[in-house]
Formats: sequence, structure tokens, C-alpha cells
Amino acid sequence: MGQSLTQKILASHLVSGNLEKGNEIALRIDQTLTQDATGTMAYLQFEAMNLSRVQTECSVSYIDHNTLQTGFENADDHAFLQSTAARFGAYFSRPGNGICHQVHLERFAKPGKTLLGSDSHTTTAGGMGMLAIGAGGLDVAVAMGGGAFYLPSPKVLRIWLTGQLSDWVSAKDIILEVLSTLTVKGGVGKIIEYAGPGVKTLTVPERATITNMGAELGASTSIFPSDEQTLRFLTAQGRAEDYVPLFADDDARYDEELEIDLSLLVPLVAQPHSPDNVVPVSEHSATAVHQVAIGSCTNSSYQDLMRVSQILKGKHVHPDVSLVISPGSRQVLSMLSSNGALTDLLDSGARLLESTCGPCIGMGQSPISKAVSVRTFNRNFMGRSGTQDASVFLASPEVAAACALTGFLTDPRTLEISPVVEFPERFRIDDSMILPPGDPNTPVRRGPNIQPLPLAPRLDDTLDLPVILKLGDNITTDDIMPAGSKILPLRSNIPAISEFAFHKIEPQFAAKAKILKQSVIVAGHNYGQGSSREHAALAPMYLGVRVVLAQSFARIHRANLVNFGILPLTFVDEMDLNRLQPGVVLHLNDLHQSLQSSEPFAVTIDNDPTPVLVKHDLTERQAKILMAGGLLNSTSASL
Ligand code: MIC
Ligand code: SF4
Repeated sequence: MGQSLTQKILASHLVSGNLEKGNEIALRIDQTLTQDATGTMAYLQFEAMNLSRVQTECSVSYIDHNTLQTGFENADDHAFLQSTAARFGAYFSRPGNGICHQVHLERFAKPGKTLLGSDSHTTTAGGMGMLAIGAGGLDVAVAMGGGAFYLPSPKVLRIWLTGQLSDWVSAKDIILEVLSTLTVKGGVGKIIEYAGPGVKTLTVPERATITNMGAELGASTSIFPSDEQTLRFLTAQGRAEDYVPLFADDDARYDEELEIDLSLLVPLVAQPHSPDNVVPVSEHSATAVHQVAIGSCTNSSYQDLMRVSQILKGKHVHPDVSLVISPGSRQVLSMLSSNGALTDLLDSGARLLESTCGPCIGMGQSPISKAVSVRTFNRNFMGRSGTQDASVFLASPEVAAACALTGFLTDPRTLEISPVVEFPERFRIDDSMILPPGDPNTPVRRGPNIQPLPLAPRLDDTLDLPVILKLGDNITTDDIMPAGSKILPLRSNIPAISEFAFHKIEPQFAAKAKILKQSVIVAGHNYGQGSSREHAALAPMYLGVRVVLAQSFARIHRANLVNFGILPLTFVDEMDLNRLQPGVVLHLNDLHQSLQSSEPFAVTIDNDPTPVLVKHDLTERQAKILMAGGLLNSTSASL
């Protein structure tokens, strides 16, 4: 039987385990990326493991999330990361050089290789035919040191693309269509592979928009074949030698399949407050828009912004709309500047931001109260924009530009001209903002914002834990550990950032947790969806949360809980969630023995004769890590 693209790359990188579904496999990692909001932790962990030099083919440390520098904190982090990159042997992409995923696609991604990144949208490089996976910083630090990355052997879902996109319909509409079919839980435990005759109609940056938002499906990653389009992109980036052709075998078998006829798609939007809440934009034509934000790792490529500039050229942004644009990289910005498109954007009234994540993670540009904000980004969780009562719609650059002109949610097919952007034969290549690995004796610069890593205690055999918080389905890491311009600068200071854990849901959470000393959180399905931020595990751990009992977990967050010594448990009968309320005390006895067996075990509750049956689904390796109080404490942390 033939192999899928996924199986080919997994098989060529398999260190241990077998590819039977659900088994834990260990993979060799060729490349890593970190960004500043998660990278400080990853490099502190690299140091804590006494590792001295990265062992991968290439590791890159990017600064792209925290560049507002409203105090010394961001700058402290930048200096720390520049010095650790030099010392430990990583490339360093300087602040302003661009968003990690865009720059990585342009300058580093290679078909057939594996990439592990401390950001959930590392999947973007799947558009280049890479197996690119998001993970917590500690897993990335281990991979930088040459250690394997562990994940459950995934199911493979093939999405078969036929036909061709119509005018004004774009790659964003393809992934929004997939999200509306599969939902934000639909990709959990799966790798999504794109195939079919429609694939060759999509350029690498368009494919990257699709693989980027595979993260919103909860998928481990998404991947496209490496073909003529891949060669074209690499050639234009001056990297034709990195090309290798890569396809699934014709007789490969898949666990699930889905088919999409590209010619039937229309311009779509994801309505507030979830990326899978998708409808045609035409259903909202009476909705007034207050802000349009174009950029992010999803939609800020050269072609995206060229299409926007053609739509806006010679026209003016509606007076009630604030249009902000953040080009994905310095390469994109300098090309727009040298061909005059930047002038068209500025003349239309657009406000130009740095080539960083910016408004996507609430770093400035929070919209007006009760705003409707149309964003080309990938997440529209409530409050993520920095304005709690704003309604954020996710859309393509074409829809966003049309809205900026009319002041209403607009189907761009109602505009007269359709933009035509030629794929550049040569991108503008200037790697002077990427510093190569430096001297191993470079001293680490540690300003006052860089605080030591807290470690979890060893897991007790008996735990009596009051329920501190009861939550519903699809709780995001933004709910657990919000970002934004006030909180993000504290990412390298766990005692300080912990004060903000859950503070939008329960402002007293940190204070209560400190009084209780130890506690358990109970939740519904897909707990911890969204970002890879370890802080969503580290801060609760620091505040004494020992167990999260949920109906199900998102992949990256569950791995982060294990790495930081919080026990993730699920219900055998998910209706038992209804029996648990805040304040109820759960008693977990003989835990060490229970973790060594794969059988469900009973948790008793005060004043209730019927115990709650729970299971842990941990591998032997994970159980050992948990009992030791997390990966850094565990003797198995040795690579
Ligand atoms: C995000 O989009 O939420 C982030 C900010 O890029 C995160 C990483 C982080 O929290 O630092 C992600 O997606 O992993
Ligand atoms: Fe940055 Fe937004 Fe992409 Fe996260 S989703 S990496 S915050 S641009």
C-alpha cells in the first residue's frame, strides 16, 4: 500500500514508536523556531537543562510579538534573546524583520523537513511541504538540544481540492469553508493533507494561509505537496536548491476524506467569537464596520497586500473606518515601498504599522467600544482585540479592503475591478536583519524582567482538591492567560504574570488560588484550544492548580500541562461534569498507582456516595514526568 505525504515524512523522521494510530511516536526535528513571547521561556529552559549549543539543522529566534516597548520589559527580553541566540547557536531575526511564520516561509522553510515551533501557527510552513508543528517552549527547547518530539501517531485527513477559485474569492475562504465544516475541534488528533487538481492553482503563500489556520481546527498540522508552485516560490526567494518534489502515493489510504470544489466558494467571514462561526459575507451587508485590520501570519504576504493596494488605489477609506495594515515581513514592506504600492495604501488613508503581530494579539489598535472590527487574522476570541465588547469578523484581504472603502461588511464582488497580481519572479532578498549564530562565549544579558523559572512540586500520592473554577467548552488559552499590551511584557516573569490568570472570567482567581493553596479546575470539551503559550499551564501551576478535569483537551495545551506537572484527567462519563460545582472537594487517592495503570480510577466527592470515574490516557513517559513534577524535574529530561 502506498504512503500519504504525512506518512512519508513521519517515517523518515521516526526515532521510536510505530505509526499505528494513537501510539506515541518520537520524531527527529530538523528545524525549530521560537518567538519572543514564548522564546524567553524556551531559552531559560534550554539553559536550565544545561544544554550548550543547538543541535538542529537550523534554529531561529524571532522577535515579532512584543515590540511596543512601553517599558523596559520588552527590550530586556529582546536583549536576552539576542544574547542567547548568539551563545547557543541560533539565528536571530531582529525586531521589525517580520512575523516569524512569514519570515520562516520566505527564508528558512524546506520541503520534506520537520519544524517544531513554540507558536501554534508554526503549521504555516506546511504550505511549503514541511511537517511543521506547534508546541510548548519546553518541547522546543528539548528539540533544539537534539531531543525527539513526542506526539500521538495522528490520523490523516485528506482534503481533495477540485476546480479553481473565482474572482474575489481567496485562500482564506477555503480555510474558512473547512472550519465551518469541521469546527474548531474537528482537527484534533489529525494531520490534514491537501491534494487534488485544485492544489496546483494555489501559490505557496496561499497554501500557507490555509495551513496557518489549520491550527484553528485543532489539527496537529496541515501539509501541501511540494510541486512546481513550491519550486517557483523557492526560486523567487533565491533558494531553488532547497526544492525537493514530494507527493502522496496514488494508492495511499486516508483515515478521513473531504472534498471541496474551489469554484463553488464565495467570500466568507467568521463571525464573533469563533473562527468556525462562518457565513457568506453577503449575509451581513447591513453591518457597519469601525475598524479594518490587515496583516498577521495568516494574510500579510506580498500578494495579499498587493491585492489590497490595487483595491484601494485612487480611493479613500470610509470616514468611519480606521484601516491599519501590518505587512508580514520587511521583505513584503520593502517590495511594496519600491514598487509604489505603499504610496497607494498610504494615500487611501491606511495607517501603517510595524511588520509584527501587532493588533492580532492585542498589542495596540484595540477598536472602539462595541466596535465591529474586520480582520484578516486567524482568531476572533472575545476580548483578544483588547476591547471586550468588540465584535471581530475574520475575512480575506479582499473582503477587508472592500469593507474599508464602504464602511459596511461588503461582498467584494460588488466592486467593479478585480485585482490581478503577478507572482514576482524574484522577491527582494536582504537577510541583514537576520543575525547568524554567534560566539558560544557570548554572555547572556539578563535584565530585571527575566525571572527564574518556577518548578512544580512532585505529584503527591493523595490530593484533596477544591474545585476553584468550573468552565464550559472550548476554553481558549487567551481565557486562561490573556495576552495584550499590559500582560504580554510579563511573559518572562511568572510570579508577575500569574496575577492575570483567568482574570477576564474570574478576576479573583489568583487571590482565591493563593488562599486555597492547591486546587482543581473542571471544564468541558477542547479545554486549552488556541495558542501554544506555556504560561497557560505555568501560571496555574504556580498558583497551586494540580489537576484539570475536563471532557477533552486541545493537544498543545495538554502537553504543556504534563510538562509543567499539572495532571490532565478526563471523565469516563462526561455527564459527571454536571455533578461538580466550585467549592466541592475532590479526593484523589493512590494516584501514583493509578498513573501506572491505564484503567479508569475513582475520585470521591464530599457528601456524595457515588465517585466520579476518571482516566488519564498518559503514556508511561508522561506518567513519569508528572510524578516528578514536570519535565524539567524529571530524570527523563535527559535527551
Ligand atoms: C497567538 O496567536 O495566540 C500567539 C500569541 O501567537 C500564541 C503564542 C503565544 O501565546 O505567545 C500562539 O498562537 O501560540
Ligand atoms: Fe502573531 Fe497573530 Fe500569528 Fe499569533 S496568530 S503568531 S499573534 S500574527
